[in-house]
Parts: sequence; structure tokens; C-alpha cells
Amino acid sequence: MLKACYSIRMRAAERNPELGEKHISGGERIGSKSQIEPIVKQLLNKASNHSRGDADFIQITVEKIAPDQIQYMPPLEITTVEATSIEKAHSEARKILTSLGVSEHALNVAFHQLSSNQNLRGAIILNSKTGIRLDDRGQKGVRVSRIDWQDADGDFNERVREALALASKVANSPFTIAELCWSDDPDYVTGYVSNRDIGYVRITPLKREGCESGGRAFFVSDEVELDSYIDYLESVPVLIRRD
Ligand code: WAQ
Ligand code: MG
Repeated sequence: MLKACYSIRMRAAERNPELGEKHISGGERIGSKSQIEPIVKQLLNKASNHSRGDADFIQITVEKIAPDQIQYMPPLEITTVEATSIEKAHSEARKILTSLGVSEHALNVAFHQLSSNQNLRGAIILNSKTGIRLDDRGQKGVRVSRIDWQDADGDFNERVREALALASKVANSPFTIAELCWSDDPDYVTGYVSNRDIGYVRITPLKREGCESGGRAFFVSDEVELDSYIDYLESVPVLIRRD
């Protein structure tokens, strides 16, 4: 029999009576019963020592998942592009996304959102041609969840591991044309573009140090079945493993 698995999710926020809620951090992991405690500790630690601020609300959700529903997939290949300026890094990202079929207008929408939005909790889903935003989640966006590595992979730091797992799950959907991401953390300026053919292309610097805007945009094809796409991203458990 397969061992029971658990999805463990965290979200942390700073609550200000005048300004409302500021997103601090989130995290998604999958583990066996005996891994719940160390994973909860790691997520609490991630929420508590964060460059975006001091969390005064931390929510941790633990849910059992059916092991026979887990999908296994390999990670995308990693490459890194180092640019000499933010402008050059942006034009490199645009060039790659254009070559994958993302329209100039959709790129403008995505770059504008990621450059100006300081409080996005999930991803925005954009039609890759029209640039129209398809999800109706506002600042909440769509959170890719139930995602982790099958085994600890010592090759990367925690941030790269998380982002690579997420990008690999996103790229695995036939509706995904490409993804653009950079962090909303003020101390992290590297982001990436990814898809199933080009892999995970890290690009630096996509923003200036100290800046708290960032996010993720998933560019999708006209054929997208939005409900099943969002259900896959949020609910289908995925473990990343090398073949
Ligand atoms: N699902 C959807 N969107 C998410 C998720 C998720 N599970 N987690 C984060 N986001 C969105 C959300 O809008 C955040 O504000 C934004 O992405 C940035 O999240 O060197 O650290 O966790 O190879 O701050 C990428 C490069 C780092 C890593 C990305 O993102 C590397 C990063 P952060
Ligand atoms: Mg962040």
C-alpha cells in the first residue's frame, strides 16, 4: 500500500487596520506523516524571518491527499542569463517570450503588473495573444499548490527548488504557453521565464534591489479550459523527480 501523504500550505500576512492586508510569504509542500512536523517548522521559519515584513497572521493548512492521485514529472532544465542592466534583462525575457508566441500586448500587461503590483499572492493568468486577464481572483491570484520534490535535492537552495518545482508543474499543462516570474521580496532580483521547450531560464536582474513588486504571469493558449486549468494548478498533487 502507498503511504499517506499530506499537503502542507502556509500563508503569512501583515495586518494593518488602515492599509489592509499585506502579503508576506506563502509556501506549499507535500510530505508523509512523519514529515509534517519538520515541514511545518520550515514553513513557520520562512514566514517569520521575512524581508517583506513582520507577519502577524500565519495560517498553516494540513490536508491528507490520496497517494494514487499524485502525478510525477521531471524538473525543467535550468539555464541562467546574466544581464548588465534591468532594461537588458527585461528585453532578454521579452525576446524569449515573444519567440514562444506571447504577443507584445500580453507582455506589456504582464510586465506592467509585475512591476507595479506589490501585493500579489498568486499568479495572474493571461491569454497569450490578447493579454486579457482570465482569472477573476484580483490580488489573490491563483496559487499553485500541492507541489514538492519527491526527494530532497541538495543541488539548489530552497528558493530555486521551490520555483523550479512550481514552474515544472505549470509548464506541464498543455494550456501553458509560458511563465514569467520575479520575486516580490526586496532582496531578491533574479526571476525566470519558462516553458516545456526552453526549460527554466533564470534571468538577472529583473528588478532593482529594495523593490517590493513582483509576481507571476501564466500565459495560456486560446484553447484553455479555465476551470480545469485552475483545478490542475491548485489541486492536483505533483511530485517532481528526475527520471
Ligand atoms: N502560485 C502562484 N503564484 C505564486 C506562488 C504560487 N504557489 N508563490 C508565489 N507566487 C507569486 C506571488 O504573486 C508572489 O508575490 C510572487 O509569485 C513571487 O513569489 O533564482 O522567490 O516566492 O532561480 O517571492 C524565482 C527565481 C524566485 C529563483 C521567485 O518568488 C531562482 C520567488 P516569491
Ligand atoms: Mg515573496
